[in-house]
Amino acid sequence: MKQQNLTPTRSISAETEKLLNLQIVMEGKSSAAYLSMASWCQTKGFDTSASFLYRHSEEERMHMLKLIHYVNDAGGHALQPEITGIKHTFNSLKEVFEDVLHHELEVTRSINNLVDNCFTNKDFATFNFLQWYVMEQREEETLARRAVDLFSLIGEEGIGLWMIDQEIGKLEAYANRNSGK
Ligand code: OFO
Repeated sequence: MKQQNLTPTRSISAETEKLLNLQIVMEGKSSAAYLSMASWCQTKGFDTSASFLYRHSEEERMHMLKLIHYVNDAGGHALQPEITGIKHTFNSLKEVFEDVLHHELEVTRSINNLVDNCFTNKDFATFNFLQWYVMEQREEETLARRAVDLFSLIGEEGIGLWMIDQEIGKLEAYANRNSGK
């Protein structure tokens, strides 16, 4: 008897699969980088910033998993990313949030390239799936920019750093309220 071919056809091209796997690496790196920042903040007594970054590390892991499921459901193979080169020490709390902003801008560029590629290749399902990431990046960039702004608004002298640490927690609550999270 002729064996039935139960292998589903792929819904994404090999090129899109490769690009999505690269994005999986980026989300994994975000998660690892924020975990490292959270740990550094905790050792320095910046408890609110540490909580903020621990939560963000978890969120980035969720972004990575969402992509992994998408690739596999579409008939591709999502690869668990190798993560290396994570920075463990920082010169200041300001440097932590400048790094967050820099990192988020890089992730946005990567998402935009991916979206552009899907549109050009008429992969409208993946294009649509990625819209969630487009909006998420906008929110995260805004949040990171506001965090960096706190350093010049409040100043780091005296109890300034302590106040900045407190305000970081409020920023997140404000962003969640505005996005309806
Ligand atoms: Fe994955 O949301 Fe930013 O990096």
